[in-house]
Amino acid sequence: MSPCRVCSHPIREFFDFERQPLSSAFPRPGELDQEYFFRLAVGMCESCTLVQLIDAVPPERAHHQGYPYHSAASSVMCKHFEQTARRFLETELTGADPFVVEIGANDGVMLRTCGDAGVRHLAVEPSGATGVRAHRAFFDVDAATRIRDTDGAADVVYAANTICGVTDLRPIFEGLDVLLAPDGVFVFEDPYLGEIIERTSFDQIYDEHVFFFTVRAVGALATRYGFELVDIERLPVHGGQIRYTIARPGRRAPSPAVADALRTEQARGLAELVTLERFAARVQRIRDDLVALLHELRAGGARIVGYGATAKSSTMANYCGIGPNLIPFVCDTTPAKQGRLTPGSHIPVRPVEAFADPYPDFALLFAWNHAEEIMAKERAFREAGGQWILYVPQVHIV
Ligand code: DWN
Ligand code: ZN
Repeated sequence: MSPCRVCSHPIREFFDFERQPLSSAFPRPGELDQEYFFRLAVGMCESCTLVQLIDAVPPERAHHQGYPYHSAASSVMCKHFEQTARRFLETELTGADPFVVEIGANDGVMLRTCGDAGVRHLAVEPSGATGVRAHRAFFDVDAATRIRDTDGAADVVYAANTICGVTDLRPIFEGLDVLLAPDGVFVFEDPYLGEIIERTSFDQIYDEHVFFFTVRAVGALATRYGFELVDIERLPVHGGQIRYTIARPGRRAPSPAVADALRTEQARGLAELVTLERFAARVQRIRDDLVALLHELRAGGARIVGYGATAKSSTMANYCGIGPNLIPFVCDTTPAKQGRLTPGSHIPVRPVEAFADPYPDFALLFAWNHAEEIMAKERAFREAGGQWILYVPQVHIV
């Protein structure tokens, strides 16, 4: 049995997706022999209840060049990060000369909004490709010390969709201890295990998501590393996330939302293996239903294309065995993915203009977390008689 990455107790495996590729490594047609695969399996720690991948991708493989994801591809996500910045400006960045740091800042939307309001800001991002002032490094004690020596202590350290992918969390918390001001907060948001279980959104499980947090597990994690979980907030983005606020112990009274969420998690059995085993049975059911539906539609002569070459769809397509025989192409707005193939399943990725040229009979919405935004944008598809296939929370056609 593998040891927990946080407390070293054994992890109990509850699902094995078997051989899976790196979800963001889109090969060119001539590069298929260079694809890297690993065993994608998940389990829960017997002691601290943290749900995590059993095997991780080695860092030299995981942090490959040319990471193709841009949060700005979604106008809803841009608004979300602008609102996050405005919230910080109103509640946390109110002192004489506040300073905000973001770990893994992607397109830099949150920091740019703070910068436009005149607030000192810095991204800590190994690629540096954020469009805002950046310290090119992984966040740890060394990076934190350099930043504090140059810019002073931080009032807010923020991370979105980053912490759940950091295999070793100790250096993050050691860095926070160096960088955070006495009353500063560490705020991070990631997919919520409760939501993944509730919606059976198993495609959230892929190489870049190593941890699947609950309020209980994050509370224990914070305590273990000398901090305290003081607030949580449910977020509707990316299929259901939680934003956790962590402070130095005793500096802030924990909000009632933390105790409420702990009670709800206990009532729902989120820390019990049997709940995860029931989830595993529903995962197989979704695969069977989806594969049967796609074959049936194809046998009837229907044309089906994929919409959104998401990281999530890597698990979906590879676990279900969906390839170009069922879906001739996936359309996606990201230039770095276009002209390439989906990881492992080798479905060609085309620009989104190919969607209407001509419209297919069905579109399999791999980017289901952006359903509202995409369906509104593609209203003409349904007006032309097209139908969407979704698989969250179960397989259905709209
Ligand atoms: O956690 C992560 C999330 C935040 O982003 C990362 N580990 C990797 C990535 O995951 P993802 O690829 O599953 O995220 P999205 O946001 O579901 O990806 C949407 C994809 O769909 C992008 O490739 C862009 C594309 N897209 C599109 O073609 N038209 C998106 C929208 C909104 C559109 O209108
Ligand atoms: Zn543990």
